[in-house]
Amino acid sequence: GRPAPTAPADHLTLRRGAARVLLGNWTGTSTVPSRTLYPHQWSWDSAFVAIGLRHLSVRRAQQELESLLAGQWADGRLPHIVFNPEIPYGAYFPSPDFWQSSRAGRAVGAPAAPETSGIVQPPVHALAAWLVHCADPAESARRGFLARVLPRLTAWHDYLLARRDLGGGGLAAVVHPWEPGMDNSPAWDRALARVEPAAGAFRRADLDHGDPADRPTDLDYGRYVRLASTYREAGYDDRATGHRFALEDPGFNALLVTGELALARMADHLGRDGARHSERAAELTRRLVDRLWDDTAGVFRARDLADDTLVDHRGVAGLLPLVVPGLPADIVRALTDTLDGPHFHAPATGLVPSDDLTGATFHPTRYWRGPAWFNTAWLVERGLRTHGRHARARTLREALVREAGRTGFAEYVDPLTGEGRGARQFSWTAALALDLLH
Ligand code: 9WN
Repeated sequence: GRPAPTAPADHLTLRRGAARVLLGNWTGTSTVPSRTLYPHQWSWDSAFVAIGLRHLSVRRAQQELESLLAGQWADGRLPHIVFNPEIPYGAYFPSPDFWQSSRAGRAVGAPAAPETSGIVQPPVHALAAWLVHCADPAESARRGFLARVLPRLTAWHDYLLARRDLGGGGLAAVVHPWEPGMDNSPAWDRALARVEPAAGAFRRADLDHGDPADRPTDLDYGRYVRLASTYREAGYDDRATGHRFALEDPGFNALLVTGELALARMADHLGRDGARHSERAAELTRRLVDRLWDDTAGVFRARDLADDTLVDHRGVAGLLPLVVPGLPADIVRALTDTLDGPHFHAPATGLVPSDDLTGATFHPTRYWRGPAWFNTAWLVERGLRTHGRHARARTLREALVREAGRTGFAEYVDPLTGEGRGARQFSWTAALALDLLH
């Protein structure tokens, strides 16, 4: 859409500020999440960025997604990082010499170039591609955008549904805490306790830029490194790796449902068979409810495949299935109650904390153990609108835009005080604020 002629002056300022962030973080082919902390291309960041970028330049938004897809593996996997060869290895850990994708991943189809990581992130890409298309369908058609991305996005989802259905229950499992995009969420604590930390030394570049008190701990990193190197040593082959860490995450799978629905629309639009994707979305929705919904807690939970139990924890990932259109009405009601109840109601910002405010592990500034993030707020806002909760969506929309501007587009926010934390000029914060201002 276009800026409303009646938009208040501060909205215009905000829009300009957000646009400046995105222009500043654009490398020529894609957008870095942060110039300092994250100097490469990240998978779900790029999807969120494309959603905002489409309001500035549809061409760039397409390029953002297509440069990520250029890092896709032949087995369909879309890596969580596509490395920029011009950035020195020391700028981010783990760097290409750790992942060794082009060598270690060759048997399962890693490309010779670019270098990438070997794990994945939540599948927001099909939704992003559809929204980019919708921003200018004529331009999209002229460039053959949907026809180019549809087969790749389909292969990506096929990988998740075939190779990653590790529990046999029809959902995709994550095999590393970086995969659901919420590194140190308490949801992983119990499963991670089973992982022996890596013995070797490594240098954490994140601590050059991030506050060590906010970031995951060294012990966490020891385990992240162990899991990733075990995967690498098995050639990133999901059949060969005896995954020590395998969970079904509600946020990840909810996004897969919206992704399948987006693929259905794309396929229909191109005159192909979209029904296959709608059916998959319906089936995934049933599995999500059957396997991850906890009626007593009023929230979705992660399922730990090591012992096939639900993890006793409430996090924002458990609210994200609100984005699923086919969710039963009683579950929608329970989720909106939970959102506004004691576990997630954070009046200082009006955003959604990443973790249960009343939980024993809650920490207001430690990364995914409490802080409020803008991508999850954007998804919850979309979910509220999907289910006709327009007044509630509006409040969240206003909070997101206000807090993004007030904090200089912070990476995350202390939900108790409203203090901006982490990196500033953070790309998805700017992109998603920009999206909601349109
Ligand atoms: C590891 C880039 C990424 C986000 C994740 C966030 C953080 C990386 C890190 O940064 O993860 O992938 O080094 O901490 O948790 O959601 O995609 O912004």
